[in-house]
Amino acid sequence: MTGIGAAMTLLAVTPVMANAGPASPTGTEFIVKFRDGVAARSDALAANGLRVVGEVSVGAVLVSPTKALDTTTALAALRARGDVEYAEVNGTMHADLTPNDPMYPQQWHYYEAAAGARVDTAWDSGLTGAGVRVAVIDTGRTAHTELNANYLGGYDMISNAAAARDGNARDNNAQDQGDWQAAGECGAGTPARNSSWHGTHVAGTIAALRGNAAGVAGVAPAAKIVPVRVLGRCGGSFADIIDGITWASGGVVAGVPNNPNPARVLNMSLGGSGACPASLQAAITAANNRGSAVVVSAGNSNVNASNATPANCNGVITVAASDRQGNRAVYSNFGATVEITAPGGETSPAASGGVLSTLNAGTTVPAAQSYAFYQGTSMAAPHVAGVVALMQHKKLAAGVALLTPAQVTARLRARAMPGSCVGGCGIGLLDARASVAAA
Ligand SMILES: [Ca+2]
Ligand SMILES: [Ca+2]
Ligand SMILES: [Ca+2]
Repeated sequence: MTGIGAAMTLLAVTPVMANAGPASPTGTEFIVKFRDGVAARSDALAANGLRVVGEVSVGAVLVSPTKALDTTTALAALRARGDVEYAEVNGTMHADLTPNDPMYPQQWHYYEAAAGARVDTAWDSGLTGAGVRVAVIDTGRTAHTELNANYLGGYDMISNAAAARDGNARDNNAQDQGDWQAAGECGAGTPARNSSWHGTHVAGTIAALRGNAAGVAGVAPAAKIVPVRVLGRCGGSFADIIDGITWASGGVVAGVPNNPNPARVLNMSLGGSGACPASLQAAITAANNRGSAVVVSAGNSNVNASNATPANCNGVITVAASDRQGNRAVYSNFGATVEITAPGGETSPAASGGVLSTLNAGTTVPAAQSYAFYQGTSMAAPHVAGVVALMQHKKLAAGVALLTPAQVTARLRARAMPGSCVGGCGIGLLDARASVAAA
C-alpha cells in the first residue's frame, strides 16, 4: 500500500436476432389451423373455451381463452379433432443477440468458452438492466458517447480540494478531474503515472451502450450509472468512501443533499490494506440494510484478501480476477473471503488479454474519449455488478420485490462455473446466464 495514510487506491494495473431461442409460451394464446377447406370453427373453439382474436398469415387463426384453462389439455382437445391440422402455443421468441458494436469481438471476457462470463447468452433472456441503478464509487465520470445516456446525477464526495483538483471540496459534479501523479507525489518512491480514468472503465463494463454500432458493450447496457467520486489525487480517504457508500445507497450524509437516485447495486473497485475498519463496516451494513448489494474487488497484490479492505468486510461480494484461460490472474488476491471470480484479464504478454472498456485519452486532465484494455480485480468486479443489474431487472420486470443482498450473493454462488485457482477464488467463475436464470 502506497500513498497517503488511510487512503485507498484503485485496483487496476494500467498497461498500455434473428433465429429463435427456446420459445417461452405465454399459455394465453394459441395458433390453430383447420384443415384446408374448413373454415375456422367458432363453435368448436367455443366448446374448448376459446375464441378467435385474429388471423395468422399461413391460413391459421389466433385464438385466446375465454376462461382459465390448462394449456396441455386445451391443445390435446384441439389436436384430437379431425378438422384441425395443427394447434400450438403462440410462444415468445427473443433476439439471439450478437451486438453490432464493432469492438465487441475483442470483449472475450463476455463470451469465450474458457473464461467468458456467459454474458452473451444471458442477454438472450432479453434482460438489459433497465430500471436498475448501479453506483460506481470510483474516480468519477468523463464524457463518453457510450456512457452519457446512462449517467445519472452523481456526487463529488472528495472533501480535500487539492485531491479533488476541481478547486473545491464536495459538490454535485462528479467529473473525474484526473488522478495523474508525479514521481514521489503520493509518497516516497511512488512512480509517476498518467491519469487512469478508472471510473470510466468500470462504468463501461457495467453499462456501456450496446447495439449502437459503436465501441464496446456493457454487461447491463440499459442500467443507469450513478457516479460517486471518491478517488482523486493519491487515492481517497476512508471518510469520503464511507460517505460515498452511505449516499449512494440512499442514506443521509450531513451537508450533502440526499441522493435522488439511490442504487441497489454498489461497485467499489478500490482497496487498501488492513482489517476492515469498524466505520467502513457500519456503512456497508447500513447499505445492505437499505437493500443495496455491495460488489468489491479482491485486490491486486497476489495475497490473501483477508488483509485487504473492503474485500475483507462482511456483507460484500468480494470478486477475484481470472485470466483468459479461467485461471486466477497472476495479480489477483485470493482466500476465504472471496465470494466469486470474474474476468479481470492479463494484459501481458498481449494487451488483448485484458478487459476492454471505455476510457479517456487525457494523460492528465480529460481529453477525447477512447477505449482501452485494463487488467485488475477492478475490472472483474463490474462484471459481477452488471450481472446483478440483470438479475434485478428480472425482478422489476416481473413486478416482484428485488433480491436482497444476501439473495443476490446466494444466487451468484449457486450457479458459478468451476475455474482453476490456488488459494481460494470463492465458488468459481461468474456465470451470467445461470445467475440470471436463478434470479
Ligand atoms: Ca469538488
Ligand atoms: Ca456500444
Ligand atoms: Ca467476502
